[in-house]
Amino acid sequence: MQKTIWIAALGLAVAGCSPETSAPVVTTPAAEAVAPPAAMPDMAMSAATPAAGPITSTGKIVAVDAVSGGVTLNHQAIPEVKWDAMTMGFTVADPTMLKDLKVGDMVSFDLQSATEPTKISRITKQ
Ligand SMILES: [Cu+2]
Repeated sequence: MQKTIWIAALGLAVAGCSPETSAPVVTTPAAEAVAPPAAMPDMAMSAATPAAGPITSTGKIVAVDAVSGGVTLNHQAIPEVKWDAMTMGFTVADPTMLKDLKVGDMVSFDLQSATEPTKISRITKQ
């Protein structure tokens, strides 16, 4: 199911953070029938993995609050969630993850998942 949804999502036009309003949201098993056959099942499987698990990206810290666990990042484009490069706010899983980070630091981070993209499960200085 996840794989099918992801393949369908890849076919849609890339558009910032805003969801594709004109495209149907694929949520039913019937969608399996319209998915193109995977010529290389192993590769298709690994391509689908990032949508289900952590999505790694990089960016620069614009603002950080180690007390509340909020961090604003100017992140690079993140195709897994169809985001262009932008500045936006995130929440870290544990505020102590931010204690050694400051504004201007370049960081590598993991988004929790495609369904919880504003939650950061890992963030480290580059
Ligand atoms: Cu964004």
